[in-house]
Amino acid sequence: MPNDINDLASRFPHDFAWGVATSAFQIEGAAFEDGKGESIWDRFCREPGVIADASNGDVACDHYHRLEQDLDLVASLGVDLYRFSISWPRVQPAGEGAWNEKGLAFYDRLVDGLLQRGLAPHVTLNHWDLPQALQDRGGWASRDTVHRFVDYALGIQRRLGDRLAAITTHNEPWVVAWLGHKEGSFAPGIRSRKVANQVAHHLLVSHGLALRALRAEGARARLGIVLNMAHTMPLTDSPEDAAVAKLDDALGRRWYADPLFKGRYPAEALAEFGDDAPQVQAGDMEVIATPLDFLGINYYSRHLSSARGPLRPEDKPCPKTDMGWEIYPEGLRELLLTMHRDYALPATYITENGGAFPDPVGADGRVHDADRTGYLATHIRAVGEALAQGVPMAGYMVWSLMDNFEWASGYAKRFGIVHVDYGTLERTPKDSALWFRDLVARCRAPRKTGA
Ligand code: IFM
Repeated sequence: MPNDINDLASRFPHDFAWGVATSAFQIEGAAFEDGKGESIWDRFCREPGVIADASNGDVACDHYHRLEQDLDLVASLGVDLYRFSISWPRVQPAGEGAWNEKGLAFYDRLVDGLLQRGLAPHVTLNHWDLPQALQDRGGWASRDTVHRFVDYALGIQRRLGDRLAAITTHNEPWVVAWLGHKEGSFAPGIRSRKVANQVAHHLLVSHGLALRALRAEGARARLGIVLNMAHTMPLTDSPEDAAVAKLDDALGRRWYADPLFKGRYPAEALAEFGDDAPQVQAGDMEVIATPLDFLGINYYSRHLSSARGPLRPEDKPCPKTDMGWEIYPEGLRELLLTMHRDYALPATYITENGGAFPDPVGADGRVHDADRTGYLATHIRAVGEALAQGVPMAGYMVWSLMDNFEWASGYAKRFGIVHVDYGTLERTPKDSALWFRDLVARCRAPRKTGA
């Protein structure tokens, strides 16, 4: 009974943390208000053809102006925590130097509003919206940005650190590096494997230096990083496909996890990159391997590897979400078991998991998103199975609280458990939100013992 809510709830301890997640650029809007600086995504969205529906983040969900209402919405779900990100250019418009008091005051209100509602604030410092002023000086490809990031992290801790439960340095460094600097499909739209690898290295070094600097100043929040990971599998039983899968795993998951937990890049990935491997300075790898208080994993699907090259749609037999991503919950369990086998994991959170579905509003004005509820139930069950097998799972966060700006896909792809009408900006909890609320409540309910 994979979707039975009581069975699911019984798999999690009472102190398992439940939450919902968002990011600044995807929901805030107010892109040019109250002294906010331009971000690389503000700039990127203005390039013709890069965003599917030619939209941008100028208004997004207007969260900046609807803060209290949205915090009430989070509280109504009965969750423990809210994961959100800070827009660096909103608080430090040029990415260095002067701080923007109005921007900082917004996050003060956000954090205080969460605490007043009994919700733990989990902050992400970099969910991709780098100040454009830093991009103009080389962005993440420049080593200088590493030091600007450490200063930014310290500034946030000095202002908010007494009230934060967790600080994540970077969200999904692979996306920033690879989609932003190799594929060019995300901001800042650069296309170079060599640059992408240097960017990845700088992100990791900035993460380690930030952790050390935050701890040196007496960090009270728990500190970590969030990695996106697929479960990589060979398409067939052939040795050729197995070899490609092993390399794909090294280039994706292990390119980030090995440095963080073992202080080295995977040898097979370095060999594959050749002259495109990053320049590493003395001491960098020790800095990157600075111990984490927690690891966040974002999981959406598996990755199938084939020696034949790019896969055809018929190679992927599973049902898919609106993003075209396979729905493969077993992959989440297998990924967590693999991570547990490969590394000495700290407390581990699923910091994002969820699906985009078409979500038509029904005649009754509600969104009956049974497909999303099914997605969430089967993936949460996979987390429970990993937990039962000893993986140190500490929490699970749904991506996302509400429909929002899905980067290069614009507003057409809806990941929210709360529906947003982009005409009126009205929020309506979908059936999946009500289901998630019930699941969290049942996880907290007293249980029979000795059964
Ligand atoms: O919307 C994104 C989020 O910003 C980062 N992780 C993946 C999500 C879905 O694509």
